[in-house]
Amino acid sequence: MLRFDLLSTEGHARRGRLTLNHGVVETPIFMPVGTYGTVKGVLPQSLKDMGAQIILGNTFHLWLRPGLDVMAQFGGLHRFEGWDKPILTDSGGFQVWSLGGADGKGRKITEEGVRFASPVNGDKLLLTPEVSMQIQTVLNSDIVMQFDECTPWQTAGVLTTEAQARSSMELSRRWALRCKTEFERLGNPNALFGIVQGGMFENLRQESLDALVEMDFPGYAVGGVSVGEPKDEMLRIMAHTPHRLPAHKPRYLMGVGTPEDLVDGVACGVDMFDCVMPTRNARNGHLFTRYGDLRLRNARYKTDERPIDETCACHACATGISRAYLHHLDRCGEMLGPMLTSIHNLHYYLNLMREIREALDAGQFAAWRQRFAEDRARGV
Ligand code: PRF
Ligand code: ZN
Repeated sequence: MLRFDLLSTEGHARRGRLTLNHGVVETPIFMPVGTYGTVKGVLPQSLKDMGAQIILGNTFHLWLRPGLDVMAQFGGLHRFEGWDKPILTDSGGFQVWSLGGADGKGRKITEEGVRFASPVNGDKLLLTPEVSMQIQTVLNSDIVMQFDECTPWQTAGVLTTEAQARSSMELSRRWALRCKTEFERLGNPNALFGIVQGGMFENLRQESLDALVEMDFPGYAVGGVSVGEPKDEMLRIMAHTPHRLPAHKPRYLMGVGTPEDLVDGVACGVDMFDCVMPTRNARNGHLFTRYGDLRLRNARYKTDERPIDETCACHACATGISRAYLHHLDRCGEMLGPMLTSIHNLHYYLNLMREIREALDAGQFAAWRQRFAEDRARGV
């Protein structure tokens, strides 16, 4: 089940409401990434406290560990990980692709699917569109992603040609149809999203989009961006594709990005985002704030008594935890450090989207965007 209500628009930007089997999601939204059934270092209750409405899980990782028998025993991912709000699962295509290495030698892609060796025990595995649908059905995620091939921007330093991008896009298109057929055969009660590919070629993006729209998915994603291409190339595809998707269906930009990318994405008509950046960067001492980014490892923070961001209402900032203390925890490798910084960064991302929704509700997104850029340029 999926229902999408488009509440208002400003230019290409949209304010919407997505109703899924496990609850309602106000869009535009950021979805924290919980690859292995955990948003690293963050309690499910903390995620709720900071206003997370939907989180991600990964087909590929959960298939390897704990495996489908355990997932089936728990009736899906929700009860297993203690999260009763919506979950979106990625299909595994991108994860297998990432695992293959820059030269792609760690996997073999055929019409049937992707063959690779398990990074856990070396077993030879075959992930196909049908298997991905079967796994995601057991996981019972609210949004199921089609199995696709993420077209690389370059391979071993050589740019992907239009011919290569075309054959990759056409493979993803055929896989989309197989996913839809299997998803329906399984009687999966959730929602399956198609993924637009086509590399950096606008004509291929349009062809992919047209074919997927013809297949009539309840929602669409834009994949194959933020794969190492220069920022202007990513912005070109962001400006091209999302607003051409059906207006009354949700649009998801996969694996993007920085706070600025999210704001640009919303302006281009995107409703949903996910990215490891807030959590991964938190673990590396890279913090996001209203007034720009803060590198916690810098020696200047050793004695800084201020919170990360005085305008932030996250647990760390609201309880007055200092930059000096977080700097110390990081230097000592204490686990409380990444727990607090992950909460802060996720809170920042979720609050950013909340501000965007409020600005859209007030018809003030353009003015808000201007202010956002000025604040971020000010410096911490
Ligand atoms: N496909 C899938 N997952 C993804 C991507 C994709 O292209 C990306 C690309 N940024 C991130 N996650 N299935
Ligand atoms: Zn904070």
